[in-house]
This record gives sequence, C-alpha cells and structure tokens, in this order.
Amino acid sequence: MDLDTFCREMPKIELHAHLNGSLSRSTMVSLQRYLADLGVKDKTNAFIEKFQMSSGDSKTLSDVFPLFKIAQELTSVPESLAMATAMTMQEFEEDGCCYIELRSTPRETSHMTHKQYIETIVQTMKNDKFSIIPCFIISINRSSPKNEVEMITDLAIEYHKKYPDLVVGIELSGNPAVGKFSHFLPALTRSREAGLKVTLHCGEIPNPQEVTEMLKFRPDRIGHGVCIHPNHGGNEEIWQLLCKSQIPVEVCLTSNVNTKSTLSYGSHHFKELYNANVPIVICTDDKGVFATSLSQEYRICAETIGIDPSKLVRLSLRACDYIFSDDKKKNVRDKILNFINKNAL
Ligand code: 6MZ
Repeated sequence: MDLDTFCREMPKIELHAHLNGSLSRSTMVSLQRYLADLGVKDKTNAFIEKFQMSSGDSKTLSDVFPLFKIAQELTSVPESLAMATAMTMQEFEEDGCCYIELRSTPRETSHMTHKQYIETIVQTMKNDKFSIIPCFIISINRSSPKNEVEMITDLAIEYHKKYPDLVVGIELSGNPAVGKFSHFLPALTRSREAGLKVTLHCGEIPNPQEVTEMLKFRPDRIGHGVCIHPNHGGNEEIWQLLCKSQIPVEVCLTSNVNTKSTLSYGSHHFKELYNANVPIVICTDDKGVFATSLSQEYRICAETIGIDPSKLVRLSLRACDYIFSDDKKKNVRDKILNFINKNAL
C-alpha cells in the first residue's frame, strides 16, 4: 500500500477542527447556492477565492481571523449551518476519519439565537446516516464580552446535561493576541465542575505567563502548543511544566506552517514533543482555510518528520486515550486495532 492510500485508509481521530474553518470550497459553493435559492443575501460571492491561506503567501496568524467571517456568513441560517455540519462530517468520513470532535462558536445572527446554533449542530450530529462518530465541543472566542461568555457557558452546561455523550467539551480559541486567559477562568472552571472536558488554545504566540496559567489550570488537552519549547519562543520552565503535566497536545502541522507560526514542517515543534514523549494528536485545525485533510497531515508527518507507517498508526491508536467521550473510546480503539491486525503492523 502506498503512503497516500495508507494514510487515507488508516482509521483516524480528529480532535481539533473548527467547523467554519473546515468548510471546503465545494461545501462553500453549495451553501452559497442554497442561500441564493432561499433568497438570503450573502456577501461572500467575491470572497470564497480569498478563504485559503498557504505557506507561499505573505499572510500570518493575525490575517487568518478575518477569513473565518467569509464562512460564518454562509452558516448564518439554521438550514445552511446544518448543511455545513453534515457536509464537513461527510468529508472527514470519506477521508477515513472514524471519530470527530467538531468545535464551533455559537453565534447570534439575524436568523438564529446562540441556542438555535447549538441545537442545529446537535440535531445534525444525532442523525444516524453517518458512520463517523461525532461529538461537539463548544467554543468560546477570546474576543467575546463577559455576558456572552457566561451565556455560552450556561448553554454548554445545559446541552452537556441533556446530551452528555454528544456535547462533551468546551474550548477557548480566537485571536491569541486578544483577551486574557484569567477573564475566562470562572466560565471554564464552572464548565469543568459541570462535567465538561476543557481544551485551550495555548502558546500559539509567545506568552510564557499565559502558558503557565493555562497549564496550571490543568486542561484536559491543549491546542497547538507552538511557543512552549525554548527553541520555539518558550522557555525551559514552561516546557518542563508541559512535559511533567502529560497534557495531550493537539498538533496542527499545516496550520502552523501556513500561518508562519512555524518556519517549516522540518522545524515544527512536533519533533520536540514526540521525543519528550508528550502525548500528541495530529489534527487539521481548519482544513478549508489551509487546504488540507487529516490523511494529508499524517502523510506530511511521515514524509517531513520521518515517522514510519507503523508509528503513524500507533499515534492514531494513542489518540483514543485523549478523546473526550469515555463511552466511545472502546469502539474507536477496536477499529484502529482491527486495521493494525489486518495489515500486520
Ligand atoms: C485560534 C482559531 C484558529 O467557531 O466559527 N479558530 N482560533 N487559532 C486558530 N488557528 C489558526 N482557527 C480557528 O470556527 C471559526 C473560529 O474558530 C477559531 C476562531 O475563533 C474562528 O473565528 P467557528 O466554527
């Protein structure tokens, strides 16, 4: 089996994918047509071309945040949000992903409330036409005002109580140059006490003080962790804190390269994490914006970092330990073990 086929056929787990950053071009075009038929005006027509961000352009991390508004405009009515969720899950399924924790930030639009936003995603995920197992992580944006953060937290807790196996976590994301982690501590603490798992975008830009506060909070996972190792804008103290904590890191190779948070795949902090035995999960982040897929991220890991197929599949297997839904772990692990046995890996 060639590497491409191997990476596609290997059962994989996606733990860090933002819905509106994951929309493929074909999904965006379908949504646009759907909205046009509904008679909903959207201004994205001229902008879909600008949705992607590659390593070869001059854009950096701060340029990515305005791009999400293009996709968000297309998911501003419940029907198109449901379509976007279903089409994105379908694309992950076709790429060999057997379990996904899709995340999204509830928004109020002129067509729906925050609650309807959550309800729409939940009802779409409950539809059993998928073989991929979906879970939902509710996102909080670092730019949101306190009252919105508290309201989204209340909804996350309410929906976790109602659908404990589906609404499994809460996360903090958005432009890391905006807002302070300490402002979100009460909401995140409340969520954790109510049984939600917590993951935080951590160290996407150099900020050792915030990384320290985040790691001391002991989230269940962190996203990115770019600027923690001393070679990547962190320092020995926070690096040791991460190593000792054994908090799993959701690694997003192409996202970090395309936003220029990392110079190249070869110099990505994956190597330091892997060599220090810090738990790692390979993820896509925003497969639409960065024109990638989960199988492509595994292939890149093999080709540029030198992880061979038998180690790649063990990375996927190990990721089972870090999923937020306890009850789905066994099912997902069995799928990966079957693949290992079938291919004598
Ligand atoms: C931080 C990011 C992100 O929630 O509307 N998001 N936050 N760092 C990143 N690295 C590139 N990529 C995406 O999806 C889009 C939202 O996800 C967060 C941002 O808050 C963005 O607005 P949803 O589905």
